Amino acid sequence: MDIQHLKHILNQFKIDTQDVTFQSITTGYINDTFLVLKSEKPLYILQCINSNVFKQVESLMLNIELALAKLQSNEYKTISLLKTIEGKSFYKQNKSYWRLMTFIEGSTTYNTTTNPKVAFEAGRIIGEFHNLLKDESPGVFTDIIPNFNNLPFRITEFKKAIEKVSETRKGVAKNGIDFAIKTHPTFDTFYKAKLPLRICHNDTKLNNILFSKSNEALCLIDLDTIMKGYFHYDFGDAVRTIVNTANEDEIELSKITFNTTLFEAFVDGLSKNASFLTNKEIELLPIATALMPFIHGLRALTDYLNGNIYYKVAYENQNLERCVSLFHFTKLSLQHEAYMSSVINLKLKKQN
Ligand code: GN1
Ligand code: MG
Repeated sequence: MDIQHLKHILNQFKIDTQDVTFQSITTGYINDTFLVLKSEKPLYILQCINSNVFKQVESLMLNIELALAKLQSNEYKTISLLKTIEGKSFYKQNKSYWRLMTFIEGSTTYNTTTNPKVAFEAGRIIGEFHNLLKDESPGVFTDIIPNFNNLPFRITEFKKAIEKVSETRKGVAKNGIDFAIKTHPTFDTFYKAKLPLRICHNDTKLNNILFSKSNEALCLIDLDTIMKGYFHYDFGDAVRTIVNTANEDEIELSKITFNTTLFEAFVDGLSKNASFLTNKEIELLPIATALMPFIHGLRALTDYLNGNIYYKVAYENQNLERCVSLFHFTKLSLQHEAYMSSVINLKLKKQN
């Protein structure tokens, strides 16, 4: 993206754009993101929203505005959207949608952690996010990507991809395909449980949480997928990226871990803000830590089978490697189910 173009976009917003510089942030798989700096000080985040993935950007922005209005408390320091000269929360140019957000001074993100304080704070802030949104009626928010974290839908998409893929590609992905077919019935009981729908973030991996310099969690970022879901999606997505001290595409499987100290710290943090959870929800939290990496692995595998059309991949087999890694963590999680139940019962369960 050339600088003149970025500058032109920035000029559409009500800010002083003199002497700004841009830094590309490449960790996301979906949107194009830039840090906007002045005299080397980061001031804003500028993002071009991927309208191939997000078909209804205007409703998406409305979801975010609705949520931001509620995400206000002493324990939650949120980012805000800057308005365009026309008073809108995004700027549309041809088929591209751009938005500008505040950058919280000194804030940082982590892809992985070994620090129990970070794990604790992540649990606390996810609890607070849900606490602040717990009275929202799910119907008020648009389903931006219908069935986003719905495993039965993801299985259907996976089966469609298997029908169409070449024998060669199918051969390369054989282990992943076999694991997916063998494992998905494990999650049937979860979907039969009729849990309450809540407004969820739906993408609570660790690097979507902002931390202060002293590792206090400030807020959740990347709010594109705020819509209805089960609390378990947010719980499971956070756990898969916190208790595993390796990256989600780590190919050396021996480096993928289930760190119990980090798990306990995360649940301790969550327990500070978890009074909204029902006991039925609490009982099904352990399986969610396997469900979420399984869904992500399956989505990466499906995208590999489809020829890498959804995620931005840096190399041909990246989706496949993410799948192998995520399926490996799924196995670790399933092995820790009884352990997680005992921790969760102790720290979260309400005595009736
Ligand atoms: C995508 O772009 P990013 O990293 O925020 C994806 C998430 C996955 C993630 C990979 C809309 O998010 O679901 O967790 O890649 N977002 C969408 O971990 O598909
Ligand atoms: Mg995202």
